[in-house]
Amino acid sequence: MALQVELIPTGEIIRVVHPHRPCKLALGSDGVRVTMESALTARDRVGVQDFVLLENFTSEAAFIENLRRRFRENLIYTYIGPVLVSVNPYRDLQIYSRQHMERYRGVSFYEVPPHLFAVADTVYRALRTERRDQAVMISGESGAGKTEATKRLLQFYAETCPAPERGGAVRDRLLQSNPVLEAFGNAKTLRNDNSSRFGKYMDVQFDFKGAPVGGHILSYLLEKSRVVHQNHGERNFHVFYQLLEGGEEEMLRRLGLERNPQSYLYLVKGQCAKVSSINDKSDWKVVRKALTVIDFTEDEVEDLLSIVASVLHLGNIHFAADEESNAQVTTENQLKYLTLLGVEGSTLREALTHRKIIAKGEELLSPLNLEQAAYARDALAKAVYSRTFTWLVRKINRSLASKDAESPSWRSTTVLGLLDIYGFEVFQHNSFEQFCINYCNEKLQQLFIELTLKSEQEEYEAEGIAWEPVQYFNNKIICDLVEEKFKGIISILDEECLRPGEATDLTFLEKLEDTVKHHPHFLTHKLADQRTRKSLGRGEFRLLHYAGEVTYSVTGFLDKNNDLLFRNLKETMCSSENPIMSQCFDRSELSDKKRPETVATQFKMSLLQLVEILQSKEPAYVRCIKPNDAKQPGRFDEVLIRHQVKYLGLMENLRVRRAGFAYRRKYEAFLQRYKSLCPETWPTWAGRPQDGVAVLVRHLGYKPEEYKMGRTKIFIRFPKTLFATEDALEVRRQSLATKIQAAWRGFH
Ligand code: AD9
Ligand code: MG
Repeated sequence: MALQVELIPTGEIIRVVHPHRPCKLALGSDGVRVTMESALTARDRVGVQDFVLLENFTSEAAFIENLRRRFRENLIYTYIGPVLVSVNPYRDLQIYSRQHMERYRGVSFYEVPPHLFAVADTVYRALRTERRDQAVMISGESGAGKTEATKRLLQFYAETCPAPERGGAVRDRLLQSNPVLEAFGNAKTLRNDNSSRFGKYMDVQFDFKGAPVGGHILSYLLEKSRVVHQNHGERNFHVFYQLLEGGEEEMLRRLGLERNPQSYLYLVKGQCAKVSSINDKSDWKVVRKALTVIDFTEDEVEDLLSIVASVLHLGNIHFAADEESNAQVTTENQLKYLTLLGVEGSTLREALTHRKIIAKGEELLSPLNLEQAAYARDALAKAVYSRTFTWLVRKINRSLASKDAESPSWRSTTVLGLLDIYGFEVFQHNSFEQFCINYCNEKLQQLFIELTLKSEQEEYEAEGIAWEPVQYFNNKIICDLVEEKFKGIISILDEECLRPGEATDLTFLEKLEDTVKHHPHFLTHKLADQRTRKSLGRGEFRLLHYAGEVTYSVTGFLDKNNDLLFRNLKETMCSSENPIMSQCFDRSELSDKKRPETVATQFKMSLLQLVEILQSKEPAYVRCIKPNDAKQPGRFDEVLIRHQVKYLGLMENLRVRRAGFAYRRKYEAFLQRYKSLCPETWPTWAGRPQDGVAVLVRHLGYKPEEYKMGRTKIFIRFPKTLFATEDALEVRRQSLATKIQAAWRGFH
């Protein structure tokens, strides 16, 4: 008989290293065989499960080697203290089952191998016991696994938390909001077949019994340019293809749609309507069902799909120039479908080919040329789609709102936030979108360093251990460069946007050069020296981000920041009879004399608000890494990974964490694990755990400079001290195993 025993490591160093390859305890006629890898070879093979235990913690090479060893063994999770680093395996590792959830429930963070569920459980328990709001911040580049992690976390809470007394449907709604948002907000890009094209922060509210009772979503900056244009190899948002593939005949007929995506100009630019990893048809079924779960009536679904369809029809509107070079619609039959938008075809025709100007108090219609008309059409499509997305988020929020909001128990709810936001982006060509996204990452990095340092300092103080200040790079200087009033890049951009007709992208660049020329993190062709000038074009500026240099092309900055929709298009949409459209385009917009906030300023404000939300919560971090650009399992591209380690600020994080002590553990846990190494503490220690630990470490020969005794924890300065203790434990276990074997033989 072969008995398999899964040994769950009881301390933080993995003893039986592989959670899926259990150690064997074989009962044979010749005795008991305990096969266990020694701690030393285990460390060699799979590395350490917490980077703070790396001997050479300042070496990036050692860091990456540790990641590589673990990745090779399908160990995708590693800690830096409380921070979880995750490498996308690009394969189903079967590690998110209900069984796995159970295994991580209620156990101490370090007593089980690193896992997302360990973070999930720790955060949940802190929420319950300390009654403090929590936030899990998930970051990483496109395709690194942020959205997957968010989904797994939500699933963990939906499956393991108690059901609320009333409104149990909220758990389903929390889960089902996701496919809908993904259909409208995700798309296939070169980097990720399911890339989120918006930032998302989701709050889950728990009642005093720890049951999820509500939720709320904030979305950030949808990449709406995708509606009208996709790069080669990329797609538009999923929903378009899903509707065409999966929609019933009757519905498509009503919407005037053909099944073939090739029929729609807005869907063919990327030339890849079909993606092997995506099944639009079955995804559509999921979305349709999800819409019902999140409280959509049949009418609302119809209105929503009418809008989706009309965006496609809008894209097929063509213009030709008449003798006076004015644009005329040549695709009259397309116009009739646009009644789906709730507006008359003829009204729209006029609005797409003219611009309303107010001169001397009189309204005049000025005809548009071809280029302007195409611009107006695309601007309308983008506005319709992005406003529908905003509406969708609002609608989902209504469905997620706790139905108990009025009851007194509402006040005792706690909140767990999940942030799934775009990571730092560097492309060959970087534009306004990358500028916003990278600014967002600067803000989050600043918050991360601030909070990590703060929590380190607080722990030292709580434990009565002297805090030695840590030197670190504070990226506030870069945030200021972007967001400072009057002198910051966004302010200067907004200023230029106020000079229509005069300002251009290039005058914006000139103004930037004048205002921030001496900034150490800013460079342009004009400001560069001979050496660096070659790599900078004339219409570009370069920012030295905390994560590295990025060169931005200013082309389109003014236009994208202004995000204007011609007045008569707005007017037309305000009169729409489609109920969703009429909520999206409000008449008050027309009478409002105040200029709407620019895109960058709106984004800046929403980020400030986000930082405030996050600051008010206890933070936890998941840092996701993408192992290769081919989206393939088993490939560890070192150059790519090194880059991410850098821009996720992981080395800085490790340095801060290791500044004082590599390892700290509660006295009880430390004593429990190592007590067998000292005759005075083995098998039981009757006194205070702290005294037991003092006796134990003295027996083990720890030198005073190697450790410190805090109020509740022991702090060990170097990993080697801990490893020596681990190895001693290993020797003791092996000798124990030999004794058992001998005893077994004697018994027979
Ligand atoms: V983006 O910034 O939205 O473009 P994400 O969100 O970081 O990006 P995502 O979670 O969508 O990436 O992961 C990309 C793909 O990697 C998924 O579609 C999965 O196929 C794959 N993936 C990610 N994480 C895991 C995992 N833990 N296990 C298995 C995974 N596969
Ligand atoms: Mg994503």
